[in-house]
Amino acid sequence: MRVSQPIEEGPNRAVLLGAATDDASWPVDESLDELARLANTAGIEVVGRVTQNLSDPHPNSYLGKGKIRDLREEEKSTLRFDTVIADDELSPAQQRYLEDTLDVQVLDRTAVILHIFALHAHSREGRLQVELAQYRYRLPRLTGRGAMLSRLGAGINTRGPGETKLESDRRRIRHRISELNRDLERVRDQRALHRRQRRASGIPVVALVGYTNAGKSTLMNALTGAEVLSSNQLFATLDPTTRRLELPNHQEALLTDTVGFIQKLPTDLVAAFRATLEEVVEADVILHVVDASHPQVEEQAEAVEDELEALGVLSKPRITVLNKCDLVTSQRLEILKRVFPDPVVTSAVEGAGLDNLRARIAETLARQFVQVSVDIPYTDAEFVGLFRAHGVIEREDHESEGTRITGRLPAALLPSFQRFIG
Ligand SMILES: Nc1nc2c(ncn2[C@@H]2O[C@H](COP(=O)(O)OP(=O)(O)OP(=O)(O)O)[C@@H](O)[C@H]2O)c(=O)[nH]1
Ligand SMILES: [Mg+2]
Repeated sequence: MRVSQPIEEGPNRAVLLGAATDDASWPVDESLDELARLANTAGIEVVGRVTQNLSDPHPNSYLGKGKIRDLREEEKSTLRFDTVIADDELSPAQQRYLEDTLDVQVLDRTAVILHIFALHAHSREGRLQVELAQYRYRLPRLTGRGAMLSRLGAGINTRGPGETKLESDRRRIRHRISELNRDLERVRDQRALHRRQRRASGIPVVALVGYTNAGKSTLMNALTGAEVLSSNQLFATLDPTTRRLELPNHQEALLTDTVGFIQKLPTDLVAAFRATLEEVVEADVILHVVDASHPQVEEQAEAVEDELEALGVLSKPRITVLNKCDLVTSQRLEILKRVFPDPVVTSAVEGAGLDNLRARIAETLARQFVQVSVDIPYTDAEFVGLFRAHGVIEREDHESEGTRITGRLPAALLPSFQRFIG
Protein backbone atom coordinates (compact mmCIF):
# COMPACT_ATOMS: atom_id res chain seq x y z
CA MET A 1 0.00 0.00 0.00
CA ARG A 2 1.29 3.43 -0.88
CA VAL A 3 0.82 6.51 1.24
CA SER A 4 -0.79 9.28 -0.70
CA GLN A 5 1.48 12.27 -0.31
CA PRO A 6 0.22 14.92 2.05
CA ILE A 7 1.13 17.62 -0.44
CA GLU A 8 -0.94 18.08 -3.57
CA GLU A 9 0.63 17.39 -6.93
CA GLY A 10 1.22 20.18 -9.40
CA PRO A 11 2.56 23.70 -9.00
CA ASN A 12 2.50 24.78 -5.40
CA ARG A 13 2.79 28.55 -4.86
CA ALA A 14 2.86 29.12 -1.16
CA VAL A 15 2.47 31.99 1.27
CA LEU A 16 4.21 31.40 4.61
CA LEU A 17 2.41 32.32 7.83
CA GLY A 18 4.40 33.10 10.97
CA ALA A 19 3.31 34.11 14.46
CA ALA A 20 5.88 36.22 16.32
CA THR A 21 5.05 35.12 19.86
CA ASP A 22 6.42 36.56 23.09
CA ASP A 23 8.31 33.48 24.19
CA ALA A 24 9.86 32.59 20.83
CA SER A 25 13.63 32.32 21.12
CA TRP A 26 13.85 32.39 17.35
CA PRO A 27 13.05 35.63 15.46
CA VAL A 28 10.05 35.03 13.20
CA ASP A 29 11.85 36.17 10.02
CA GLU A 30 14.68 33.69 10.51
CA SER A 31 12.23 30.95 11.33
CA LEU A 32 10.39 31.72 8.08
CA ASP A 33 13.72 31.71 6.17
CA GLU A 34 14.13 28.18 7.41
CA LEU A 35 10.53 27.28 6.55
CA ALA A 36 11.15 28.64 3.03
CA ARG A 37 14.15 26.31 2.69
CA LEU A 38 12.04 23.42 3.91
CA ALA A 39 9.35 24.33 1.38
CA ASN A 40 11.89 24.51 -1.44
CA THR A 41 13.32 21.14 -0.47
CA ALA A 42 9.77 19.78 -0.67
CA GLY A 43 9.39 21.27 -4.18
CA ILE A 44 7.18 24.20 -3.21
CA GLU A 45 7.72 27.74 -4.46
CA VAL A 46 7.37 30.48 -1.86
CA VAL A 47 5.67 33.63 -3.17
CA GLY A 48 4.95 35.61 0.00
CA ARG A 49 4.98 35.87 3.78
CA VAL A 50 2.57 37.11 6.40
CA THR A 51 3.70 37.59 9.99
CA GLN A 52 1.92 38.95 13.02
CA ASN A 53 2.92 39.78 16.59
CA LEU A 54 0.75 37.73 18.91
CA SER A 55 1.12 36.66 22.50
CA ASP A 56 0.10 33.17 21.31
CA PRO A 57 -1.07 31.81 17.97
CA HIS A 58 -4.83 32.31 17.65
CA PRO A 59 -6.53 29.06 18.76
CA ASN A 60 -9.02 29.01 15.87
CA SER A 61 -7.23 30.72 13.01
CA TYR A 62 -3.47 30.63 13.84
CA LEU A 63 -3.02 34.32 12.87
CA GLY A 64 -5.75 36.88 13.63
CA LYS A 65 -8.91 36.52 11.58
CA GLY A 66 -8.47 40.05 10.17
CA LYS A 67 -5.04 39.09 8.85
CA ILE A 68 -6.42 36.00 7.19
CA ARG A 69 -9.25 37.97 5.58
CA ASP A 70 -6.75 40.55 4.30
CA LEU A 71 -4.73 37.75 2.82
CA ARG A 72 -7.79 36.45 1.04
CA GLU A 73 -9.03 39.80 -0.21
CA GLU A 74 -5.91 41.79 -0.95
CA GLU A 75 -3.32 39.23 -1.85
CA LYS A 76 -5.04 36.30 -3.45
CA SER A 77 -5.23 37.80 -6.93
CA THR A 78 -1.81 39.45 -6.87
CA LEU A 79 0.18 36.59 -5.39
CA ARG A 80 -1.85 33.84 -7.05
CA PHE A 81 -1.01 31.44 -4.26
CA ASP A 82 -2.60 28.01 -4.00
CA THR A 83 -1.07 26.98 -0.67
CA VAL A 84 -0.37 28.46 2.75
CA ILE A 85 2.17 27.01 5.18
CA ALA A 86 2.01 27.83 8.88
CA ASP A 87 5.32 27.88 10.74
CA ASP A 88 3.86 25.98 13.71
CA GLU A 89 1.91 22.76 13.86
CA LEU A 90 -1.75 23.60 13.22
CA SER A 91 -4.57 22.13 15.25
CA PRO A 92 -7.32 20.49 13.19
CA ALA A 93 -9.56 23.50 13.99
CA GLN A 94 -7.00 26.03 12.77
CA GLN A 95 -6.44 24.00 9.66
CA ARG A 96 -10.15 23.83 8.89
CA TYR A 97 -10.63 27.55 9.40
CA LEU A 98 -7.79 28.42 7.06
CA GLU A 99 -9.04 25.98 4.43
CA ASP A 100 -12.59 27.29 4.59
CA THR A 101 -11.57 30.95 4.55
CA LEU A 102 -8.81 30.86 1.97
CA ASP A 103 -9.91 27.88 -0.10
CA VAL A 104 -6.33 26.79 -0.71
CA GLN A 105 -4.21 23.85 0.41
CA VAL A 106 -3.22 24.40 4.05
CA LEU A 107 0.03 22.92 5.31
CA ASP A 108 2.15 23.38 8.38
CA ARG A 109 5.83 22.93 9.19
CA THR A 110 5.24 19.33 10.22
CA ALA A 111 3.48 18.40 6.97
CA VAL A 112 6.36 19.85 4.95
CA ILE A 113 8.97 18.01 7.04
CA LEU A 114 6.98 14.78 6.70
CA HIS A 115 6.89 15.26 2.94
CA ILE A 116 10.68 15.73 2.83
CA PHE A 117 11.15 12.67 5.02
CA ALA A 118 8.99 10.66 2.62
CA LEU A 119 11.13 11.83 -0.30
CA HIS A 120 14.41 11.03 1.47
CA ALA A 121 13.72 7.76 3.31
CA HIS A 122 15.32 4.83 1.52
CA SER A 123 15.71 1.96 3.95
CA ARG A 124 12.79 -0.27 4.82
CA GLU A 125 12.86 0.97 8.39
CA GLY A 126 13.00 4.60 7.26
CA ARG A 127 10.00 4.13 4.99
CA LEU A 128 7.98 2.39 7.67
CA GLN A 129 8.80 5.16 10.15
CA VAL A 130 7.77 7.91 7.75
CA GLU A 131 4.56 6.16 6.79
CA LEU A 132 3.67 5.72 10.44
CA ALA A 133 4.39 9.37 11.21
CA GLN A 134 2.28 10.47 8.22
CA TYR A 135 -0.73 8.45 9.30
CA ARG A 136 -0.44 9.61 12.89
CA TYR A 137 -0.34 13.16 11.66
CA ARG A 138 -3.30 12.74 9.32
CA LEU A 139 -5.65 10.77 11.53
CA PRO A 140 -7.01 13.75 13.52
CA ARG A 141 -7.10 15.91 10.38
CA LEU A 142 -9.34 13.78 8.19
CA THR A 143 -11.96 16.37 7.38
CA GLY A 144 -12.70 18.96 4.74
CA ARG A 145 -10.12 19.31 2.04
CA GLY A 146 -7.76 16.89 3.80
CA ALA A 147 -10.37 14.14 3.49
CA MET A 148 -9.97 14.14 -0.26
CA LEU A 149 -6.37 13.15 0.25
CA SER A 150 -7.10 10.48 2.76
CA ARG A 151 -7.78 7.65 0.38
CA LEU A 152 -5.43 4.78 1.08
CA GLY A 153 -4.32 2.86 -1.97
CA ALA A 154 -6.36 2.94 -5.15
CA GLY A 155 -9.70 1.40 -5.90
CA ILE A 156 -10.11 -0.37 -2.60
CA ASN A 157 -13.48 0.19 -1.05
CA THR A 158 -14.10 -1.82 2.07
CA ARG A 159 -16.59 0.49 3.67
CA GLY A 160 -18.88 -1.41 6.00
CA PRO A 161 -22.68 -0.93 5.94
CA GLY A 162 -23.85 2.34 7.43
CA GLU A 163 -20.34 3.68 7.73
CA THR A 164 -19.46 7.12 6.43
CA LYS A 165 -16.44 7.62 4.22
CA LEU A 166 -14.74 9.40 7.10
CA GLU A 167 -15.33 6.57 9.55
CA SER A 168 -14.09 3.94 7.15
CA ASP A 169 -11.01 6.05 6.36
CA ARG A 170 -10.27 6.38 10.06
CA ARG A 171 -10.75 2.70 10.64
CA ARG A 172 -8.41 1.78 7.82
CA ILE A 173 -5.77 4.22 8.97
CA ARG A 174 -5.90 2.81 12.50
CA HIS A 175 -5.56 -0.64 11.08
CA ARG A 176 -2.57 0.38 8.98
CA ILE A 177 -0.98 2.11 12.00
CA SER A 178 -1.09 -1.09 14.01
CA GLU A 179 0.33 -3.06 11.06
CA LEU A 180 3.14 -0.56 10.75
CA ASN A 181 3.88 -0.72 14.47
CA ARG A 182 4.14 -4.50 14.23
CA ASP A 183 6.45 -4.38 11.20
CA LEU A 184 8.61 -1.75 12.85
CA GLU A 185 8.91 -3.80 16.01
CA ARG A 186 10.39 -6.63 13.96
CA VAL A 187 12.87 -4.35 12.17
CA ARG A 188 13.83 -2.86 15.51
CA ASP A 189 14.53 -6.23 17.07
CA GLN A 190 16.86 -6.85 14.17
CA ARG A 191 18.60 -3.55 14.70
CA ALA A 192 18.93 -4.15 18.43
CA LEU A 193 20.56 -7.48 17.68
CA HIS A 194 23.08 -5.78 15.40
CA ARG A 195 23.84 -3.23 18.06
CA ARG A 196 24.42 -5.96 20.63
CA GLN A 197 26.79 -7.72 18.27
CA ARG A 198 28.62 -4.47 17.69
CA ARG A 199 28.83 -3.89 21.43
CA ALA A 200 30.22 -7.36 21.93
CA SER A 201 33.00 -6.57 19.48
CA GLY A 202 34.12 -3.97 22.01
CA ILE A 203 34.74 -1.24 19.42
CA PRO A 204 33.61 2.12 20.80
CA VAL A 205 30.86 3.98 18.96
CA VAL A 206 30.95 7.67 18.11
CA ALA A 207 27.72 9.33 16.94
CA LEU A 208 27.43 12.44 14.78
CA VAL A 209 24.54 14.64 15.79
CA GLY A 210 23.60 18.17 14.82
CA TYR A 211 21.20 20.54 13.22
CA THR A 212 20.14 19.57 9.72
CA ASN A 213 22.62 20.78 7.06
CA ALA A 214 25.44 21.32 9.62
CA GLY A 215 27.72 19.02 7.63
CA LYS A 216 27.46 15.70 9.50
CA SER A 217 27.49 13.53 6.39
CA THR A 218 30.27 15.55 4.76
CA LEU A 219 32.32 15.11 7.93
CA MET A 220 31.52 11.39 8.01
CA ASN A 221 32.77 11.08 4.43
CA ALA A 222 35.89 13.12 5.12
CA LEU A 223 36.78 11.09 8.23
CA THR A 224 36.03 7.60 6.96
CA GLY A 225 36.04 7.75 3.16
CA ALA A 226 32.37 6.74 3.24
CA GLU A 227 30.12 7.87 0.44
CA VAL A 228 27.07 9.02 2.31
CA LEU A 229 24.92 11.46 0.37
CA SER A 230 25.67 14.97 1.50
CA SER A 231 23.76 17.75 -0.08
CA ASN A 232 22.70 21.30 0.44
CA GLN A 233 19.18 20.23 1.33
CA LEU A 234 17.47 19.93 4.66
CA PHE A 235 17.19 16.38 5.97
CA ALA A 236 19.36 14.85 3.27
CA THR A 237 20.11 12.00 5.70
CA LEU A 238 17.41 9.94 7.35
CA ASP A 239 18.81 6.45 7.62
CA PRO A 240 21.74 5.92 9.95
CA THR A 241 25.03 4.73 8.48
CA THR A 242 27.97 3.34 10.41
CA ARG A 243 31.59 3.17 9.23
CA ARG A 244 34.93 2.27 10.71
CA LEU A 245 36.93 5.27 11.91
CA GLU A 246 40.69 5.04 12.27
CA LEU A 247 42.16 6.94 15.17
CA PRO A 248 45.76 7.73 16.12
CA ASN A 249 47.77 4.82 17.62
CA HIS A 250 45.88 2.23 15.57
CA GLN A 251 42.83 2.72 17.73
CA GLU A 252 39.48 2.13 16.09
CA ALA A 253 35.98 3.35 16.57
CA LEU A 254 32.70 3.15 14.70
CA LEU A 255 31.27 6.42 13.44
CA THR A 256 27.51 6.72 12.99
CA ASP A 257 25.77 9.40 10.92
CA THR A 258 22.18 10.15 11.94
CA VAL A 259 19.12 12.19 11.05
CA GLY A 260 19.48 15.92 11.71
CA PHE A 261 17.47 17.99 14.16
CA ILE A 262 15.46 21.12 13.58
CA GLN A 263 13.66 23.62 15.80
CA LYS A 264 9.96 22.93 16.42
CA LEU A 265 10.53 19.30 15.54
CA PRO A 266 7.23 17.61 16.38
CA THR A 267 7.59 15.06 19.17
CA ASP A 268 5.60 12.51 17.18
CA LEU A 269 8.18 12.67 14.48
CA VAL A 270 10.99 12.26 16.97
CA ALA A 271 9.14 9.26 18.37
CA ALA A 272 8.87 7.75 14.90
CA PHE A 273 12.62 8.03 14.54
CA ARG A 274 13.30 6.73 18.02
CA ALA A 275 15.06 3.65 16.70
CA THR A 276 17.38 5.71 14.55
CA LEU A 277 18.26 7.81 17.54
CA GLU A 278 18.97 4.76 19.66
CA GLU A 279 22.30 4.81 17.87
CA VAL A 280 22.93 8.08 19.67
CA VAL A 281 21.69 6.72 22.98
CA GLU A 282 24.17 3.86 22.82
CA ALA A 283 27.16 5.84 21.61
CA ASP A 284 30.26 6.23 23.78
CA VAL A 285 31.00 9.72 22.51
CA ILE A 286 28.77 12.27 20.78
CA LEU A 287 30.11 14.68 18.17
CA HIS A 288 27.85 17.70 18.03
CA VAL A 289 28.43 19.22 14.60
CA VAL A 290 27.61 22.91 14.44
CA ASP A 291 27.41 25.04 11.28
CA ALA A 292 29.66 27.91 12.37
CA SER A 293 28.62 29.96 9.34
CA HIS A 294 24.92 30.00 10.17
CA PRO A 295 23.54 33.27 11.58
CA GLN A 296 21.38 31.27 14.03
CA VAL A 297 24.23 29.03 15.10
CA GLU A 298 23.52 29.43 18.82
CA GLU A 299 19.78 28.84 18.50
CA GLN A 300 20.46 25.80 16.34
CA ALA A 301 22.88 24.37 18.88
CA GLU A 302 20.33 24.97 21.62
CA ALA A 303 17.63 23.13 19.67
CA VAL A 304 20.02 20.19 19.35
CA GLU A 305 20.85 20.28 23.07
CA ASP A 306 17.13 20.17 23.84
CA GLU A 307 16.75 17.03 21.76
CA LEU A 308 19.82 15.47 23.39
CA GLU A 309 18.30 16.21 26.75
CA ALA A 310 15.03 14.57 25.68
CA LEU A 311 17.02 11.52 24.62
CA GLY A 312 18.66 11.46 28.05
CA VAL A 313 22.21 11.63 26.71
CA LEU A 314 23.42 14.98 28.06
CA SER A 315 25.77 13.24 30.47
CA LYS A 316 27.65 11.42 27.70
CA PRO A 317 31.05 12.79 26.69
CA ARG A 318 30.43 15.30 23.94
CA ILE A 319 32.72 17.11 21.53
CA THR A 320 31.50 20.28 19.84
CA VAL A 321 32.68 20.56 16.25
CA LEU A 322 32.61 24.05 14.74
CA ASN A 323 32.27 23.05 11.10
CA LYS A 324 32.28 25.17 7.91
CA CYS A 325 35.09 27.30 9.38
CA ASP A 326 36.11 28.09 5.79
CA LEU A 327 33.01 30.30 5.58
CA VAL A 328 33.63 32.45 8.68
CA THR A 329 36.10 35.22 9.46
CA SER A 330 38.74 34.58 12.10
CA GLN A 331 37.11 37.29 14.20
CA ARG A 332 33.79 35.49 14.20
CA LEU A 333 35.54 32.21 14.94
CA GLU A 334 37.15 33.74 18.04
CA ILE A 335 33.72 34.76 19.29
CA LEU A 336 32.28 31.30 18.67
CA LYS A 337 35.19 29.67 20.45
CA ARG A 338 34.14 31.58 23.52
CA VAL A 339 30.46 30.65 23.12
CA PHE A 340 31.03 26.91 22.71
CA PRO A 341 32.99 24.89 25.24
CA ASP A 342 36.37 23.78 23.96
CA PRO A 343 35.36 23.18 20.34
CA VAL A 344 37.30 21.48 17.57
CA VAL A 345 37.30 23.67 14.46
CA THR A 346 36.88 21.91 11.11
CA SER A 347 36.07 22.39 7.48
CA ALA A 348 34.69 19.10 6.25
CA VAL A 349 34.87 20.20 2.61
CA GLU A 350 38.46 21.41 2.81
CA GLY A 351 39.58 18.64 5.16
CA ALA A 352 40.81 21.13 7.75
CA GLY A 353 41.00 20.18 11.43
CA LEU A 354 40.31 16.49 10.86
CA ASP A 355 43.52 15.30 12.54
CA ASN A 356 42.69 17.42 15.57
CA LEU A 357 39.23 15.92 15.64
CA ARG A 358 40.59 12.36 15.43
CA ALA A 359 43.01 13.12 18.25
CA ARG A 360 40.25 14.60 20.39
CA ILE A 361 38.02 11.57 19.82
CA ALA A 362 40.87 9.25 20.80
CA GLU A 363 41.59 11.30 23.92
CA THR A 364 37.94 11.36 24.93
CA LEU A 365 37.62 7.62 24.46
CA ALA A 366 40.86 6.99 26.32
CA ARG A 367 39.54 8.97 29.25
CA GLN A 368 36.60 6.62 29.39
CA PHE A 369 38.57 3.42 29.08
CA VAL A 370 41.32 2.20 31.39
CA GLN A 371 43.93 -0.40 30.61
CA VAL A 372 43.65 -3.39 33.01
CA SER A 373 44.78 -6.95 33.50
CA VAL A 374 42.34 -9.10 35.49
CA ASP A 375 42.17 -12.70 36.72
CA ILE A 376 38.55 -13.78 36.84
CA PRO A 377 37.93 -17.09 38.67
CA TYR A 378 35.74 -19.57 36.81
CA THR A 379 33.21 -19.20 39.60
CA ASP A 380 32.75 -15.54 38.56
CA ALA A 381 32.49 -16.30 34.85
CA GLU A 382 29.71 -13.74 34.35
CA PHE A 383 32.37 -11.02 34.68
CA VAL A 384 34.08 -12.36 31.56
CA GLY A 385 30.81 -11.73 29.77
CA LEU A 386 30.61 -8.26 31.26
CA PHE A 387 34.14 -7.46 30.09
CA ARG A 388 33.28 -8.75 26.62
CA ALA A 389 30.11 -6.70 26.47
CA HIS A 390 31.53 -3.38 27.58
CA GLY A 391 35.31 -3.47 27.33
CA VAL A 392 37.88 -4.10 24.65
CA ILE A 393 39.69 -7.42 25.11
CA GLU A 394 43.25 -7.50 23.82
CA ARG A 395 44.23 -10.89 25.17
CA GLU A 396 42.31 -13.71 26.86
CA ASP A 397 43.98 -16.81 28.39
CA HIS A 398 42.31 -19.70 30.14
CA GLU A 399 44.47 -20.61 33.12
CA SER A 400 43.91 -23.33 35.71
CA GLU A 401 42.09 -21.04 38.19
CA GLY A 402 40.24 -18.79 35.85
CA THR A 403 40.36 -16.45 32.85
CA ARG A 404 43.09 -13.86 32.53
CA ILE A 405 42.05 -10.88 30.43
CA THR A 406 44.17 -7.95 29.33
CA GLY A 407 42.36 -5.07 27.72
CA ARG A 408 40.47 -1.86 28.30
CA LEU A 409 37.42 -1.28 30.44
CA PRO A 410 35.11 1.73 30.70
CA ALA A 411 36.23 3.72 33.74
CA ALA A 412 32.72 3.40 35.15
CA LEU A 413 33.07 -0.40 35.37
CA LEU A 414 36.43 -0.33 37.14
CA PRO A 415 35.01 -0.67 40.68
CA SER A 416 33.21 -3.92 39.73
CA PHE A 417 36.48 -5.44 38.54
CA GLN A 418 38.71 -4.07 41.32
CA ARG A 419 38.87 -7.39 43.17
CA PHE A 420 40.15 -9.23 40.10
CA ILE A 421 43.06 -6.88 39.55
CA GLY A 422 46.18 -8.70 40.73
N1 LIG B 1 31.74 25.53 2.92
C1 LIG B 1 31.49 24.38 3.58
N2 LIG B 1 30.39 23.67 3.28
C2 LIG B 1 30.18 22.52 3.96
C3 LIG B 1 31.07 22.05 4.97
N3 LIG B 1 30.58 20.90 5.45
C4 LIG B 1 29.43 20.65 4.77
N4 LIG B 1 29.20 21.62 3.87
C5 LIG B 1 28.06 21.73 2.94
O1 LIG B 1 26.87 21.84 3.69
C6 LIG B 1 25.80 21.15 3.05
C7 LIG B 1 25.17 20.15 4.02
O2 LIG B 1 26.10 19.14 4.28
P1 LIG B 1 25.65 17.70 4.78
O3 LIG B 1 26.90 16.96 5.11
O4 LIG B 1 24.71 17.08 3.84
O5 LIG B 1 24.89 18.10 6.11
P2 LIG B 1 24.17 17.14 7.16
O6 LIG B 1 24.48 17.68 8.51
O7 LIG B 1 24.52 15.73 6.88
O8 LIG B 1 22.65 17.46 6.82
P3 LIG B 1 21.33 16.52 6.90
O9 LIG B 1 21.69 15.14 6.54
O10 LIG B 1 20.44 17.18 5.91
O11 LIG B 1 20.83 16.67 8.29
C8 LIG B 1 26.39 20.51 1.82
O12 LIG B 1 26.12 21.35 0.72
C9 LIG B 1 27.88 20.46 2.12
O13 LIG B 1 28.68 20.51 0.96
C10 LIG B 1 32.22 22.85 5.27
O14 LIG B 1 33.05 22.55 6.13
N5 LIG B 1 32.38 24.01 4.55
MG1 LIG C 1 23.39 14.16 6.36
